[in-house]
Amino acid sequence: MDDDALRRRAVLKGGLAAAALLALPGRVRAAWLDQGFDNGWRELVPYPQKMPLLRITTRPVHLETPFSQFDRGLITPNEAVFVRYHLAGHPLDIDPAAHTLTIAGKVSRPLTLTLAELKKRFETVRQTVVMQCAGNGRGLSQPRVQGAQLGNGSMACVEMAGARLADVLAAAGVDGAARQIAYHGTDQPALEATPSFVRSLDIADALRPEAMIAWEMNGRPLPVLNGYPLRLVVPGFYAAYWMKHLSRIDVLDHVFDGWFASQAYVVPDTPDNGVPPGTRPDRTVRLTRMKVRSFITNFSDGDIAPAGRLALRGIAFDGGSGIRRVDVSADGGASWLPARLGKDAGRFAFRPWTLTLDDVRPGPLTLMARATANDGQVQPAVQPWNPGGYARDVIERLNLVVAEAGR
Ligand SMILES: Nc1nc2c(c(=O)[nH]1)N[C@H]1C(S)=C(S)[C@@H](COP(=O)(O)O)O[C@H]1N2
Ligand SMILES: [Mo]
Repeated sequence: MDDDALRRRAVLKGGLAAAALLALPGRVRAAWLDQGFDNGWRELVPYPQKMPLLRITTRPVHLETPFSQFDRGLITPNEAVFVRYHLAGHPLDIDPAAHTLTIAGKVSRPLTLTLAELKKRFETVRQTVVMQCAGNGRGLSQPRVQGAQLGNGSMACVEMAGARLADVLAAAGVDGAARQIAYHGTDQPALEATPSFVRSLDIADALRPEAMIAWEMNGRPLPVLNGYPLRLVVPGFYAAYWMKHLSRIDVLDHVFDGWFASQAYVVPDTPDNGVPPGTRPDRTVRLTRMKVRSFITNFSDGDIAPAGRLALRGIAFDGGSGIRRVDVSADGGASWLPARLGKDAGRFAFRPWTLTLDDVRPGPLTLMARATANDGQVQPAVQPWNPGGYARDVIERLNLVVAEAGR
């Protein structure tokens, strides 16, 4: 049978997926990974400037990083960084010479700058920062919630280079009555009824020295899908604030009220931002700073490990106070052992850690890592539930099977 006949047959028998497989050249095979919840199998798919990443959706492009990547070093390489868009009309063809950033609104000197002008006019700063989607781990919510069903691969640790947002705002001359900035990227909704992705930030947060307008990630221009040529970076804050393809900032003397600014990315206004599962909160607050989290990175759920000494590696991070300590439990949380913290790349970066368990016995083994931040925040044992499935921060459990060594 020739290829075409095979393909037709596959379409008739098994549907389009099988046909797509047959259409792949030579030795390429589809690869799928389980994200650890029902219906959690995701295909690894290639995109320009990206290694194969886990497909969440195609239009708009939404891709997650395979978790094993976080064991390969503190910095997430550009090709491995996840991709998230809300609107299907995102730019694919960008002319860096034509792209401009406008600063307008309550300023004394409105500015429109090209990328070249921005680079020339302002001091370049570099920071190693964790970028994490507020919905990271949403697929693990119990009970399940609506929204993109994500594993824990919607995060990255990267070195960003760019200008301080405060320097650019100062050049425009911010009015004393300023309360917020509202900002835009060049992506557009595919339908008129869809609200634009406009985000806002309190002026005090915009003026923090760490907030930046970045053009470089890990020493290279931003990948197209991560915001080329310019993106806002708000270290410590969830990535929903980190506008890609940044094109306009309006300084406002009031609180901005767009859909994506006031309806999306809100959590219950309760002490732990949770409500009884299935209920709606009476009052909500905007998510800002990331909650403290930690992960074991050198094993995946269900892995088999040899008995005896077991070396663990992991990462921890928070919303910018830095990591004070990480503890590991191998007995379901009854006792905890302090891990050794590794390289400190700054308070906004992943903090690596290591710990060796001396004598693990054959049988099932559940491991837990718990981080404490410098501001005193510690991960909860039970995940508070919220309708958006945002800001997951529970102590994660990793289940291994320990096999007798040498068998
Ligand atoms: N222009 C634009 N910027 C955006 C978004 C978007 O949809 N459009 N999504 C935000 C959200 S919710 C996340 S999690 C991050 C994802 O950044 P990444 O695609 O570089 O991983 O971009 C943020 N900035
Ligand atoms: Mo996000």
